[in-house]
Amino acid sequence: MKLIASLTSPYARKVRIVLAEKHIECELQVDIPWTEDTHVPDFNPLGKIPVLLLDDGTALYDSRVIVEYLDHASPVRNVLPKEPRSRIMAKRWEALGDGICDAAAAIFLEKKRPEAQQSSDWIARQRQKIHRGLATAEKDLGELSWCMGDSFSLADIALGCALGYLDLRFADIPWRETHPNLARLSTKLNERAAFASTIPLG
Ligand SMILES: N[C@@H](CCC(=O)N[C@@H](CS)C(=O)NCC(=O)O)C(=O)O
Repeated sequence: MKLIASLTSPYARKVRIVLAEKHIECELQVDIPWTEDTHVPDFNPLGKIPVLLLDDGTALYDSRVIVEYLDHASPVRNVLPKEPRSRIMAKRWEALGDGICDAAAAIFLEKKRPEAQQSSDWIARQRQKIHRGLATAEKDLGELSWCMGDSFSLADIALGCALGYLDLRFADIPWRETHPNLARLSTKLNERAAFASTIPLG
C-alpha cells in the first residue's frame, strides 16, 4: 500500500494520522499536484492528493473514502464509532474540519493569483466560512474532552488538521485567543505522536 501525498496538505495529514494511530504500515510517496512533473492525475483524475494505492492497483480517493477504508482494514484503535448515529456525527465533524480547510485553501490559492485578478469578495466569503466553522466547532466542543465526548476519534483528527492548516497558512487568524476550547483540544492533540510527527512545515 502506498500513500501519495504532500507534506502540507491537511487532507493528506488526516490520512497520515489515521495510519499512525492505527499502526498501519504504508509507504509515503511525496507528490505535489501543482508541479509540472506530478503523477497525481495518473491515479486520480481530479488531480488531487491524497491518493491511497492498494496492493491490487486500486487507487482510492478522496481522504474521507481513504480513512473509512483504513478504519475497516484494521480493527486496531477504530477512529469511527460503530453505532450509526454516532458515526454520522463523527463524519459531520470531519465535514466541518475539511470544510474549514476547503475555505482556507481557496483563499491561499486566490492570493497566489496576480493581485489585480484577486477577488476581495471571494476571499471575504471564504473567510466567513472559516470564522463560522471555528465558532461552531468551539460551541459544539464546549467542555467535552473530545469532539465525540469521551473518546478520541476521526472527528478530533479532522478538526486538528484544520487547526494545524490555519497555523501554517493563516498566522493572522488568532483562533487560539478567540476559541479557548479549540486551543485546549489542539494542545492535547499535538501531544500525540501521530500529530507531532506530521505537523506541516511550510
Ligand atoms: N476533498 C478532497 C480534497 C483534496 C484536495 O483538495 N487536495 C489538494 C491539496 S491540499 C490538492 O490536491 N489540490 C490540487 C488541485 O486541486 O488541483 C480530500 O478530502 O481528499
